[in-house]
Amino acid sequence: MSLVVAAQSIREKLTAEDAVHVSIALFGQPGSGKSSLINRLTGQKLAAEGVRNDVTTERQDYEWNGLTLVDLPGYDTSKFPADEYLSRFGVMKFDLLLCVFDGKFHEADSALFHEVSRRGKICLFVRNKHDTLWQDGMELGELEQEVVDNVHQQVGGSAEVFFTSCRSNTGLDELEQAIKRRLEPAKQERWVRAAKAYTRAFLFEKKNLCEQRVTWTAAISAAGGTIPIPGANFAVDLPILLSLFRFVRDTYGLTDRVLATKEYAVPALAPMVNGVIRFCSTEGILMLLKQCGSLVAAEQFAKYVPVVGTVIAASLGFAVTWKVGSYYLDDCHKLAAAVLDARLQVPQEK
Ligand SMILES: Nc1nc2c(ncn2[C@@H]2O[C@H](COP(=O)(O)OP(=O)(O)OP(=O)(O)O)[C@@H](O)[C@H]2O)c(=O)[nH]1
Ligand SMILES: [Mg+2]
Repeated sequence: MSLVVAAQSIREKLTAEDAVHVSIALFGQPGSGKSSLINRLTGQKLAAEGVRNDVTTERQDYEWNGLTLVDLPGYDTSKFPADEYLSRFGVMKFDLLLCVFDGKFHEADSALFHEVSRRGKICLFVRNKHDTLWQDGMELGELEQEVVDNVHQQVGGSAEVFFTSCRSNTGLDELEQAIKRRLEPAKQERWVRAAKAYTRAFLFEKKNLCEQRVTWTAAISAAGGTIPIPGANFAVDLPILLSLFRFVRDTYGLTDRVLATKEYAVPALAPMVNGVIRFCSTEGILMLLKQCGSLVAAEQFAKYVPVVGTVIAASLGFAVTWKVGSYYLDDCHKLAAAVLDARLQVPQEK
């Protein structure tokens, strides 16, 4: 297979990966925390929290990085018969459903659960506001068991109940892992890209995906590199490098808006924050290419390029793209890990 043909098939593989989409619907009583959960699961401020939407009769879609989270209007059979509700809001097309509740578990939620599970849809139960679960004289474990028993009484013993708090960010990793397990493999990758990491382990799952992407991109860039870099002996595919940087940045959820929040406004993080923003542009990549690229070129290949031509030039394109991509990935990972550790209060490595 020629380099160009190989690059084309890798390109198609990446395009197919990028086309994979995950859609999850949330339903439950007004004020149970659906909007808050949408924001916590993505790490992005997508939905307005604390705004009472009791009367919404339309579904509300929120998009982030190939993931659609949908806030469904309350289920009320006096407004729509079950079949009409399900078809009007496209309920059977979702990959899975989350039934969000706080306090008491409501009959309307149980009724909707029965309709969807009868038709084979997976639904997980999320008891949000775990931080409010308190009763004088009772242990937390007993209270949790009461909630689980109550759900089981209403919807059956196989229902899985997760406890989350959008206030203290607890239980979110368990819920995210459970969601992941219910998705088919291609969708699992999309989920790992889009969901916010609440543990180091999840952050490393993101890193793995990014490392694979760096390698694939380097291969494409090597074969298709047509843009000579001024002052260097090699050519790389700049647009594809830019899309790699965007992939990495989005996978870590490091949008401009997130980077402007107070968690990132720590002096020690400023150089990394600046790098993540600055290098994710054509000018930034050129700057990085000159820094890293000249190192690779000087180290290994430069002197051979005029002699042996394209194969070495291609290896050079691969090495440079890989190095630059890995450098950017490393920065994004370190930044995300530092902020996560601060939240988890893990002591920083010196
Ligand atoms: N203590 C506590 N409060 C929470 C938690 N999650 C959400 N809230 C608060 O509960 C209120 C309602 O949260 P929302 O996320 O707006 O709830 P919702 O289900 O989207 O509400 P509607 O849009 O009206 O259906 C807000 O004031 C949130 O700040 C939680 O885990 N713990
Ligand atoms: Mg809401």
